[in-house]
Amino acid sequence: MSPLGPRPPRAHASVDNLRTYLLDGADTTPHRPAVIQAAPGGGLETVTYEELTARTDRCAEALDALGLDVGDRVVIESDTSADALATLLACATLGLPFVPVAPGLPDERLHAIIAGAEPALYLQAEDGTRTGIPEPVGTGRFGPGGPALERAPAPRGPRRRRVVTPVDTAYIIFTSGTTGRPKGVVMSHRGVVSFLRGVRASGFLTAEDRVAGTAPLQFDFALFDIGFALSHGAALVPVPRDRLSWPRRFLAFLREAGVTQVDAVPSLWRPALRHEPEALAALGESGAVRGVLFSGEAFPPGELRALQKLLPKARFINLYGPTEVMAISVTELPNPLPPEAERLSIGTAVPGAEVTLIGTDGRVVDGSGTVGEIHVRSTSLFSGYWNDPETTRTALVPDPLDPASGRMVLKTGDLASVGPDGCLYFHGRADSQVQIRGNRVELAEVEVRFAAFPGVTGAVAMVLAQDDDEPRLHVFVTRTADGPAPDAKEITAFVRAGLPAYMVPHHLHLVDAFPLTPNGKVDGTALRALASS
Ligand code: HFR
Repeated sequence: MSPLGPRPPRAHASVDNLRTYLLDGADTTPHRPAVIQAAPGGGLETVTYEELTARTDRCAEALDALGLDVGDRVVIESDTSADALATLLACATLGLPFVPVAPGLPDERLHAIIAGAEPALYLQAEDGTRTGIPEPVGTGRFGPGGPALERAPAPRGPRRRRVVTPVDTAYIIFTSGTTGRPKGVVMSHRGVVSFLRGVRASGFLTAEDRVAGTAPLQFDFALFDIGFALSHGAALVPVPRDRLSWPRRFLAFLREAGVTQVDAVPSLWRPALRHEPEALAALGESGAVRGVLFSGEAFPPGELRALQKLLPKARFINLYGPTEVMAISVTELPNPLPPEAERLSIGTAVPGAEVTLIGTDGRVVDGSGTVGEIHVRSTSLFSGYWNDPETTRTALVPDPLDPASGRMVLKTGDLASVGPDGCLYFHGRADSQVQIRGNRVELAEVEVRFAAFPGVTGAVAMVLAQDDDEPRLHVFVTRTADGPAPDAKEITAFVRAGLPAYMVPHHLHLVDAFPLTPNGKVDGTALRALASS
C-alpha cells in the first residue's frame, strides 16, 4: 500500500505524543497499578499499566474504524476512571483532540461547547445519563471493552492526515470566558508533554506513590493528575464525587486506598479542616499521606497553617498557572509556613519555562519586591483559543524582550513580585487591583487581615459598584464551627485597628461556607449575587 495507506494514524515513537509519553513506562512495569478506583459493587479495583494499555488500544482500534481524521474532536463526558483514561489516551493515539467534561454539566453548557467545538463524536461512560446530544454529532458509550457506538458520526471527507505530530491538538478545555461564551483552550501534544516532562524533574513523586485526583475532568488539574501519576509510573486514585462532599467519607477513602499524595484545590480542604480535624491528623500520623499538592487559587495562609499543623510530616506543593500554559511553577512550601509569611511563594518557573514581570509601562520590572504582570515563555504555551484568533491575540503577545523574533509569550493577567529569595510571590489578578476612594487596595491584604482574627476561618474580599455610586469594598467571612464564633463587631474592630480606613470594608457578610465553582474554586460571581441580594 502507498505510505498513505489505511494504517491508523500514529505518532512516531520518538516524538511527543500524550499517549506515547504516558504509556511509555507501561511495558517496564506492566503489573504495577495505573489506576486504583472505586469498584461498582463497592471496595476498590486496580487496573494495571498492562490492562490500561490493552483497553487504550482496543478503544483506538474501534475509534479508528470510524474513519475519523487527525484533528476531528471527541467530547468525553465522564468522571476520571480507567475507562475514561483509556478513551482519552486512545484519542491521543489517533490525533483526535479530546474535549473533556465532567458529568453534571448543564445541558445548555454542554450544547454550547458542542456548538463551539463541532465534535465528530460524543462519548460518555456506560452509566452516563446524558441524552439529547444534537445531530450530526455521533454518540456512544465506553466501558472496559471499549466504545459502543449509538449514532454514527456524520460522514467525514477523505482522510487527509496520516501522521500525528507534536503540534497537533491533544485536548481542548472549555473554560468560562468573560463574555459568557466558553473559550476553548487548545493544547498541543508538545505543550502538555513538555510540561509534564518539566515537572517530572521536580522529583516530587515516585513510582510507589498513589495520587488522589479530586478535580473534575473539564479542569486541567484532572489532566495534570493523570499525567503526573502515569508519567512517574505511579497509581492514580480518582476520588468518587460522592466521597468529596463529605469530609469523613473523603478521608476514609484516602485511608482505604492507601493514598500518599492528595491533589486538590485549597477550598476542598475547608470542610475537613472544619469538621474532621482529628481524622485528618490520623491520616498524617499514619504517614500514609506524605504530600499535599494544591492549585487553582491561593491557599489562604491561615487555613494552610491549620492543615500543616494536622499534617506535620507532609510536604506541601503549590502548583500555579493558567490553563493556557498548563502551569508555570511547582513549588514546595516550608512546613510549617514561617509565622510572618502573609503571601505564599509560587517559586520559580518549571524547567522549560521562564517568567518575565512586565510593569504597566510595558517594561520589564526590576528589583525585588516590584510588582509586575507575569508573562511566560515556554514550550507549553497553548495553541490559541478555539476558533477565536481575536481573543488569542490578547493572550499570546510578542515577546516584549524580543519582539522581532516572532516568538509569542503568554500574558497571564496575574501579578507577582520577586522576593529576596528569588522566588515569585503571587499578588492576585491584575484586575483585582482595585482603587477605593483613589487608594490602591490589594484585596489579598484585606483578606489576610480578616483571616488573622481568631475564629475567622476564611475571608474573601471584593469590590462591588452598587448602582452608580462609588465602588464599595465587601468582605465575606466564614467562622469556626466549634467554640464561640466571633461577631461582626469584634471582627471589624480588629480589622480597623490594623488597616488604613479606606481598606476597611463597608459591608461584612458572615457566611457558613463559600459557594464554589464546578472546578472547586471560590465562586466570586455567586458571592457578588449574595452581596447585592
Ligand atoms: C491558579 C488560572 C492546576 C493544576 C491550573 C495542574 C495544572 C494546571 C492547573 C488550574 C487553573 N495560587 N492563584 C495558585 N491551570 Br497542569 O486554575 N487554571 S485556570 O485557568 O482555571 O485558572 C488562574 O487561577 C491563574 O491565572 C491564577 O490567577 C489562579 N491560580 N493556581 C494558583 C492561582 C494562586 N497556586
